[in-house]
This record gives sequence, structure tokens and C-alpha cells, in this order.
Amino acid sequence: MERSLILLKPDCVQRRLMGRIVSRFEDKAINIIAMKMLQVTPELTKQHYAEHVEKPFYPALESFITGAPVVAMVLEGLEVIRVVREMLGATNGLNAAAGTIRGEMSSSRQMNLVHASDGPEAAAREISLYFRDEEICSYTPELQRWLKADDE
Ligand code: FUP
Repeated sequence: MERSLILLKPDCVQRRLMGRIVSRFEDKAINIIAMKMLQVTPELTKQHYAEHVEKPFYPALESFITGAPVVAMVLEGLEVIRVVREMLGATNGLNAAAGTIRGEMSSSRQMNLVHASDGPEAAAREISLYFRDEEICSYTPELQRWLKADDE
């Protein structure tokens, strides 16, 4: 089992797309094990996007991410980091394949609706930025035996 940190970004909240995107993860039988709405601060943005702080686009990215609330989630599932990145599509909505979340709902590089961790180390680091251990509620769905075989 893997975990991934997902953010429904300010454009997602403002465009009232939260429910549709959460539904896509639920439909895929991915387990949501933590979820909260919060206002991201400039300090948290710098920690989250530490690799981008010196880049020319960073000030605009910080202004965007802190411009309205976000919804943070932890998703759990088999290969969930890769699976969710593929569900999102390419970073720039203009390049995202049809059928992906960004391919269907975004035409922007910055306003691409959703963040998802890009690897296990990033996931662990990002989950600890947004959630305390006691806020994460890992559970086995009652439906589990209809979602995958025992040996998967
Ligand atoms: P991703 O791994 O899909 O989150 O994308 P990146 O780490 O490459 O970029 C982080 C965020 O910065 C993306 F959501 C998009 C944004 N970005 C810009 O706004 N402008 C750029 O030139 C590049 C990235």
C-alpha cells in the first residue's frame, strides 16, 4: 500500500469542482484516509514547493496557492502515487490527455486543479506538512472483497 498527498487547489474550490474530482478517486476504489479544508500560508507554500522557490514562476505560484482555500487529502491504495498522477494527466492542462482530470477540466499550467505527490519520498514529506499522524484514519472498506482479489 502507498499513500499520496493530494491538494484540491484554489481553482478547484472556486470552480465548484471538488465533488466531481473526489468522486473520480472514489470511483477508482482509492481510499481517502484524511481530508480537510485549509488556507495555505506563504510559509507552507515555501515548504511544499521548496524545489521551486528560486524559480521565476514561484511568486505567481505562491500568490495562486494562497489566494483561496484548498482541500488537502491523503489517498491510500496500491501504486496510488502513479495511479493518481496518471488520473491527473500532464501538469499543463493544455497537454493533458483527454479523459484525464486536467485533460477534461483544465486549460492552464498554473490552474491545473489538483496537486499529487510525485514519489514516495515527496509523499511522506508532503503528508507530514499537511497532517498530524492522528488526523489520518486508515481503514479497510467493507467493500474490500469486491474491489480487488486477495492476492492483488
Ligand atoms: P507537478 O509535479 O505536476 O505538481 O508539477 P511541477 O512540480 O513541475 O510544478 C509545480 C506547480 O507549479 C504546478 F502545479 C504548476 C506550477 N507551474 C507554474 O505555475 N509555472 C511553471 O512554469 C511551471 C510550473
